[in-house]
This record gives sequence, structure tokens and C-alpha cells, in this order.
Amino acid sequence: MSSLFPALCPAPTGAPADRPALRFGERSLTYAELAAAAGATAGRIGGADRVAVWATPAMETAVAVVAALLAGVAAVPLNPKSGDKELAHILSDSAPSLVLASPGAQLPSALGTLERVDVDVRARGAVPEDRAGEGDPALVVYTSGTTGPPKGAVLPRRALAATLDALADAWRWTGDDVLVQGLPLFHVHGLVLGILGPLRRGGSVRHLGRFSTEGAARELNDGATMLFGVPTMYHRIAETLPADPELVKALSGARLLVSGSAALPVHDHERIAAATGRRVIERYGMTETLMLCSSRWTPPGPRPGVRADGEPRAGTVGVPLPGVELRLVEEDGTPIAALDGESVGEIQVRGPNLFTEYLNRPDATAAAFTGDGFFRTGDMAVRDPDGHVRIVGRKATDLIKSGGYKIGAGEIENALLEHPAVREAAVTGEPDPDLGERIVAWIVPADPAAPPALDTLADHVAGRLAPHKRPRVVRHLEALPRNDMGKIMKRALDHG
Ligand code: MCA
Ligand code: AMP
Repeated sequence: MSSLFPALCPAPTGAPADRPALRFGERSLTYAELAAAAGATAGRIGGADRVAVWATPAMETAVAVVAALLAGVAAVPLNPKSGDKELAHILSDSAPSLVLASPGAQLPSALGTLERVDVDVRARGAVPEDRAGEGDPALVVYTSGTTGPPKGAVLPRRALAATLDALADAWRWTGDDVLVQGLPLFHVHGLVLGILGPLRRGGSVRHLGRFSTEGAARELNDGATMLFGVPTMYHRIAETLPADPELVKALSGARLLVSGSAALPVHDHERIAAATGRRVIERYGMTETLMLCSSRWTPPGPRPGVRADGEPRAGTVGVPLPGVELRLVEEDGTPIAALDGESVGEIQVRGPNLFTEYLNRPDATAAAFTGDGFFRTGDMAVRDPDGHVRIVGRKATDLIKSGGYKIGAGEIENALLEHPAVREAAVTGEPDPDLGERIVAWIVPADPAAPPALDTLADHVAGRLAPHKRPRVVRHLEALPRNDMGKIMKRALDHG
């Protein structure tokens, strides 16, 4: 039996054979079909150390990752829109034995001579015996830091199981739930929570290919019970609700609406609650830690005697999930005991949900943990008297959250500096009603008479790194503000 996916066993141990597991557009797989298809692919990759997955928003990606997990092989999901520099880095760092892809997917030349295995979702094979240990790597997910190229967070199988079971407890998430989502499948939110989550519960997921308010409304009005999204998606929902009765009906009837990856603005939260009577549940996590906090879901309606602990409250991310040790610490490492809604400290966490290391980066791994094994999140928060965690900011101003993607200013600056029209570059984030933050490039042109245009720099960054890392605004300067040490003073850059 698969320890991660008991539902893939034949019934009665597993989910009913004909229960839908995955649906992407018109294509779907039942539990029996998924077990057979993933079993067949697992049989082709067994023995590999690590495999890359060309993570398009397609059925094959889900089957590929499940197959790797069944085979006990770590999977490295690749953003299919990665630019050449980013892709080259991830491939040389993670050194996969082969790449799993959808038949017909065009792979870039950066994948070079890597063996390609096409995933056949109609193939039939047996689920292999589960020989992997809970500490064995399940996924390597690349995440941006403030400087340099992205780092591969190695997530053990134990972390996946722990986080998904903790969420099941908090949300009463069961095999009866049908999730709809339109998230990318190369990050934790869309892949771990949004695909592996339903499969661990024996439930169903319908993936939209790409998010749209129409798609979410259609599925929620047709049997889906839960929606997962980033705040940008809920912002678009809030904007659309006043003119879309179908969307109002869809959200009003949903069991669970969950937002995460960045803070959901209170204004959007309140607009959705006012239009639908439903409160969006926020959960907080990181690639390295998986999920840390959430509001708890309780059935709607009067609940005399039920404590309000953990109920959704705009502006907070709820309470620590079962199994997660969470503390706030001051600059010097002193823990903050006060639940006063005022004392700000860095969130540090410990638990079975954590990653084990950054691949090939012992220095970065060591720096990320305290002596007593807590991971330093870099997020600053207060705790309310009832224990709710309220995130108030981040330690590093050089990390930007745009559309729910974490983006390091340093990697974009490095890419911009490789453009011949750029002499100096600094990157910041500024507030954006849709994206949360938008990327601003401050550029000292090589030739002041011919400063590079936004489109030129956006294409350059999209082609080198990834489209979501492209600047949305460019501002030209004669010089960057620097202190006596020559360090760029980003706070002096005027966002006016
Ligand atoms: C535009 N495009 C370009 C360029 N300009 N492509 C190349 N070069 C250019 N210069 C393309 C884009 O690729 C995209 O293509 C389309 O134009 C629109 O771009 P964009 O505006 O960026 O997209 P959007 O539709 O506005 O995207 C908003 C979004 C997206 C859907 C909310 O940001 C998104 O999916 N976010 C999810 C991020 C996420 O999952 N984060 C989780 C991280 P095309 O139309 O073909 O796509 S995990 C995490 O944070 C932790 C664990 C947690 O707590 O969850
Ligand atoms: P990533 O490294 O892409 O996994 O992003 C993790 C970061 O996203 C966290 O360190 C937080 O800064 C942010 N984040 C995730 N969920 C939330 C949330 N619900 N509210 C505020 N910030 C969040």
C-alpha cells in the first residue's frame, strides 16, 4: 500500500474504483485509472534518483508526480515558462536522471540530452510496493531568496503527509470533497495542497488549466465543494461578484473557500463576505515549511457552546496547525510570550512539516535554522489574545510577493544587469491592488539618451528567468541612491 496515497489501493481499503480522482478540462481519471496510469509510469522510472517533471497545468503532470512518489523517487517540478538561465540553474543543481512530460509538449533545448519519458495516462501498470522511508525526499521545489538563483527546498515524504493531514483536521477535509483550482503545478500551493491533498483524502480535484472566475463559478455550481486560490484570484472574484449572480451563487454554496501564498486584503475579504455570506479561510505557509497556520472550518449556522478559536477573521492567518510549534522571537532571539496583538517578532517554526535542506546549499540550510532546530521564516507577526497570528511584514525588503509568487529582488537585478542598455539596476516591490505587489525596476541607463523601455526589460527578464518575474514598471534614474559604503539605499527610492 502507498503510505502517501492509501486511496490508490483497491477498495475497500482505498477509494471506490470509479470515484473521479483528477479532472483537467474534458479529461478525467478515476481512482482505478489513476492507480494504473501512475503505476505504469512508476514502473518506468523506478531506480532513478531524482526526476524532473515538466509541470504544465495538465493531467500528465499530476500523474507524473504521483508516479514518482509511488516509485519512491524525488520529483523536481519545472515551471514550463522558465527562462533559459533559470532552467539551466535548476537542471545543473538538481541533476535529474530524466524528465517526465506530456506527449507532444515542446521541451526547450536547455533540457538538452536529458532522457525524456512521456506520461501515458491511459497506460496500465501495478502500484509498486512502497519501500520509501518517511524521511526520504519526495519533492525538490525551487524557491527564490533575496539574492542569487533560486534554492531547491528538499521536502521529505513525512512533511507532505503531516501538512495534508493537519489541514484535513483543521478543515474537516474528506474524500467527499471536490476541489476546484487553477494554480500553477510547479509550486507547493497548486501541487501539494491542490493535487496531492485531494488524492491523499481520496477526494477529487478539478483543475481549470488557468484560473478564471467563470471556471470557478461553473465548477462550484456543479458539485465542487472547495476553492483554493491566491489573493489575486480572490481579488478578481471580489471585483466580479457585483455583476455576476452565478459567481455569487457558486461561492455562497461552497463548503470552503481558502486563500493563501500572500495576505488577502481585508477589503477583498469583506467584499466577498458581504456578497456571498461566506468568509474566506486564510492559511499561511512557505515552500520550506509547508502549512503553518490556518483558521479552522466549522459548519455554518448557530453553534451554541462552540469556541470561536480559529474561526476565520480578516487580517489574521488563524492559529498554528496541529503538530506545528510556532514562536515569535525578538531580534536577539528572545521568545515573545505576550499574546497582546502588539509585540512584533519573527515567526520561527518546528515540526514534521519542515523541509530537510536546501539542495547543495549547506551554508544556506545552516543559516535558516536556529540552534534548537526552529526554522527562521523571515515573516514578522503579532499574536492576538486568542492566539491568532497576524502577519505584519517581512524581515527582508528584497523579497517581493506578486500574484502569490515569491520573487527575489537580487535575481532580477542580476538579470537586468546582463542587458547591455542597463548600467545599474535596483528592484523593489510596490503595492498593487491586483497582484499585491508589482515589480519595479529602477534603472540607470548605459546611454542616458536611449533608456531601455519597459517592454524590452520585461521580455529580457521573462526570457532569462520567468514571465512572473518580469518588471511591470520601469523608472529611469541618473544614479542610484547609495550610502557611504556604496550599498544601494532602496528605502530612498521614491515610489511616487
Ligand atoms: C506577459 N506575458 C509574458 C510577458 N508579458 N510572457 C513573456 N514575456 C512577457 N514580456 C504572459 C504571461 O506569461 C501570462 O501568460 C500572461 O502574459 C499574463 O501574465 P500575468 O499578468 O503575469 O499573469 P496573470 O494572469 O495576471 O497571473 C495572475 C495569477 C498568477 C493567475 C494570479 O500570478 C498565478 O497563477 N499565481 C499563483 C502563484 C502561486 O501559485 N504561488 C504559490 C507559491 P499565460 O496567459 O500564458 O499564462 S507556493 C507558496 O507561496 C506557499 C507554499 C503558500 O503559502 O502557498
Ligand atoms: P513561498 O516561499 O513562495 O512559499 O512563500 C512563502 C511566503 O508567503 C511566506 O513566508 C509569507 O511571507 C507569504 N505567505 C504565505 N501565505 C500567506 C498568508 N496567508 N498571509 C500572508 N503571507 C503569506
